[in-house]
Amino acid sequence: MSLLERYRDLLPITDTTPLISLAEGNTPLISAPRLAREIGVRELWLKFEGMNPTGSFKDRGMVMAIAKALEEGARSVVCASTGNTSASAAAYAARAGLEAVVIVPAGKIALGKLAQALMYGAKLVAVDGNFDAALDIVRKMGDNYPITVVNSVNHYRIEGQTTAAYEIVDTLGDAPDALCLPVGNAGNITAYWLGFRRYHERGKTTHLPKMLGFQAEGASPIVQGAPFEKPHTLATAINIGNPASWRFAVGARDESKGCIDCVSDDEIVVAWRDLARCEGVFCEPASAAGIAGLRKLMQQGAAEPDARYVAVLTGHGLKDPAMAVEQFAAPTPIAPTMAAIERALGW
Ligand code: AN7
Repeated sequence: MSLLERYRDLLPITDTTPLISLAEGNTPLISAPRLAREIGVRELWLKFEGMNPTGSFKDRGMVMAIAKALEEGARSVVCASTGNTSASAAAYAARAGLEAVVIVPAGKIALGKLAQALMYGAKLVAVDGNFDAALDIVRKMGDNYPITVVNSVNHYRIEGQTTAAYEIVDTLGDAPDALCLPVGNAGNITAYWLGFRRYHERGKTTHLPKMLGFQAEGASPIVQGAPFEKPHTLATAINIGNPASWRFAVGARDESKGCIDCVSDDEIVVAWRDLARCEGVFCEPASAAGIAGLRKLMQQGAAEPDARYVAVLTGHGLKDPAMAVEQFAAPTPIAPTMAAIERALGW
């Protein structure tokens, strides 16, 4: 059953909403015992959103937003993006027979994401500026042209993304004690909190989880309490200086008695490699911010060790292979002989 069908009763679906699908959602919740032990928490699960059809959590919101755009008779959709939203918008627009326009910050999106937008046939525009400048333009385009904005300022995106919270509860049988996730434009933390609250109101959970959101230090406006003019982080997905859902994220933090903190690029890289090496799960750099943040809170004695944590890994590692390879020296070619191999391996 497709995501929209499965959670139909919890979503803004009417008799005329086309139930489109690329088999999004139903992503694995993977236990992470080695990483849990190393970080010092009792129980840790990874919600691997990289297993969605375009490789990120954006597909959950996009399937809903594109379905509603179709229902309302739209011909064309537009988004600003650090990469994943544009990949997802391009794919679902292609699937639905709509035109997609995507505006990205020039030179600041990972190669895999660029390839996706191109392959899915979006009209791709790169602007000299950051994500925030691109989103400003997109909002104006939505005001001035008959085009549907599919950034998370479109509430259907948030609605679709609530499904990840439902899936976590359906798998675990209850809400976790806390949810760790990266924060960029702050749509996802908003969606998870809405989803957990909605499920709780329906009696599906015994409690509400704490929301633990993490920005990259160089792009941490919510933590600092002021927009960043020139955000900078190697986690390009969350390189955002003025999040659209800022106040909703603060609401989620405060209502859940959670936190929104920041982690350095070095801390992100360590967590990113640990996820791959300790658990065999390869996500993109931004996605490791939740694990980096949980480790930071534990080191500060600010997180409960005897609790059940879920960390959301928002995008797939293959989105940004260049960043991964950059961490290592490329191997120098050797002769294809046993002797040379033995020498190379130090055997
Ligand atoms: C892998 O694609 O904003 O806090 O334009 O791609 O909901 O914005 C991406 C964001 C985390 C942050 N992890 O989520 C975009 C875009 C990954 C992401 C986030 C993004 P939000």
